[in-house]
Amino acid sequence: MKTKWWHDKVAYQIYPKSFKDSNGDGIGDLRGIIEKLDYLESLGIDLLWLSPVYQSPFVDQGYDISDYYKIAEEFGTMEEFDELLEKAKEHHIQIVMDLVINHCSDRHEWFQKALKDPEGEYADYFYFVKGKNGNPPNNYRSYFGGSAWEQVPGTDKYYLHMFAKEQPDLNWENPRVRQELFEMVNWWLDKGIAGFRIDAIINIKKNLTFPDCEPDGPDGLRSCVHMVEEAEGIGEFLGELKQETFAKYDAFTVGEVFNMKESELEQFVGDDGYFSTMFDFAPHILTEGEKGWYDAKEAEFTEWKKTIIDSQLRCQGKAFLANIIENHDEPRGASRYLPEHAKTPDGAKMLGTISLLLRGIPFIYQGQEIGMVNCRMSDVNEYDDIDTYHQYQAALDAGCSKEEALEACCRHSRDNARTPMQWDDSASAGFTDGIPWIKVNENYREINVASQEKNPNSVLNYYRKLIRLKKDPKWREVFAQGEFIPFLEKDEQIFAFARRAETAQVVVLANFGIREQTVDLMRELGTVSEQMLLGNTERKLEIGETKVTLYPCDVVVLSVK
Ligand code: TEU
Ligand code: CA
Repeated sequence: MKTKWWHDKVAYQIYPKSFKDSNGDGIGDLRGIIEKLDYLESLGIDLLWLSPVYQSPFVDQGYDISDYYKIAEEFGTMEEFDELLEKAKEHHIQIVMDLVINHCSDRHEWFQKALKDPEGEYADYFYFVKGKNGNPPNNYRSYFGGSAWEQVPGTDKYYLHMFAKEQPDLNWENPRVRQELFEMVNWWLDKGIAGFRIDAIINIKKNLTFPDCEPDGPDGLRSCVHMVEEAEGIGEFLGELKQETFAKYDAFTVGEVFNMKESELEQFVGDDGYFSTMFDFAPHILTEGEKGWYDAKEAEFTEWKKTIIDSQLRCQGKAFLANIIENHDEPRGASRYLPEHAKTPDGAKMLGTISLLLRGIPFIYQGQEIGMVNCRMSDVNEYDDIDTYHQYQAALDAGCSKEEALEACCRHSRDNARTPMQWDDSASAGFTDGIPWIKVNENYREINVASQEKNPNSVLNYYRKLIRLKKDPKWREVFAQGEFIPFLEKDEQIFAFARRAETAQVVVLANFGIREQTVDLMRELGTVSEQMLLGNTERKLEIGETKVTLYPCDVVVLSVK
């Protein structure tokens, strides 16, 4: 593949509402992010993705935008945004914004105008479709539950919303809509941001016949993901989006792409793809319930490992994926993917090493670098997430008890990753002087940045070393461009892979099992150890050793020859 400027970068995601509150209102803000730039620089990250900071009624925590050109007053001002952009650059960090253009908020001026004049030009900015005999046009279910159609007051029309009813879908078929969106994208790029993470983008192409579908649940509805699977021709929109905006700036873009047609991989993220990269959600999909969170299965090590290896091999030489263990929509990776005995700081280091040294660009989600874990709520009302309410209800409707439904939320709720960043052991984990908008995880006295700063063996200091290693001039190329070579693929304890470039070869070994195990490098790869580059164990390896013994939760990174 062609080498791109962002191939050797490390990215970090901030969920602004929960990162750092600077003014005591209990809500994280831009000033709080500015205060923590030294911290972010000390971690070694290059790109900073901010979940939406635009003006919003926060029905879906900012993913419902009412003005794309304004900063949410909860988060600060445009002047503060500009200051963040500038100061971040001084810290060698570039900003990546969230681009939410499948839908906007029902409070957006366009939608308000559309409601006022349902026959006028702004109605055409959305999908206003005639109902059938007093019912919605068809039986699509929105991602957050219930019909994907809401009646336009005073008419026999309905508008489409694939997410909440307060998030009307924008009509991408309308060239004026595309033009308005492209202008907005360029306005942000002109400010000097590095690019965008692109939200829910696969949903922009609809099957315009809106056919009645075979229901997939007792509510008589059919998930609107079905529409995505049926819709043809998204490429035209995405190609135009790229040409009119990103391509002019050599911007970095990462797509949130679910349900892409496999044959379209290179069109999406190949050398000249619509996007620079897209997230690898394969591990996430593995533990997604068929009906909802209540029937989700646990991640089993060999299966989880296989999904990652399969993704890596599928993309080798064709595409460059963005690797994550968690984000703001997912439970914490340390709670989800580690076996029980490995839910420890050493386990978090193992998981981090794999995620950061796979082929692709790693995204660290705030708190991952200190090993933050899921947050247990004792009542459904402690959650503040539209999706969690929907999943809780779906569990009850399927016959689960309240306890079972809550348990499913404790394991899978998006709020697991949205509790405040744990900075220190003072009240509210040093996140705010006020009352945090959502509960702070009770474990903040054990897991926080301040205590880990002091401990050379902490998860935090391990992440620093890991990132430093990935960017070390001597190894940078092999980690960025090197081929991914898995081995011991069927092994039930060891996650093992090599990265090979002309200049160097490195090996990553991690023991997820409960027994010690020895890996024979000579037998598996025909190599011997050269230098131990990193590990979470004190033991040292000699040059020329052929065998590496790993105790449970051990991870090592070696150069080999
Ligand atoms: O998520 C899109 C998406 O596909 C979600 O349905 C996701 O699968 C779900 O959150 C998992 O429970 C994006 C954003 O990341 C999410 O936070 C927003 O709620 C959503 O778009 C709507 O903008
Ligand atoms: Ca605040």
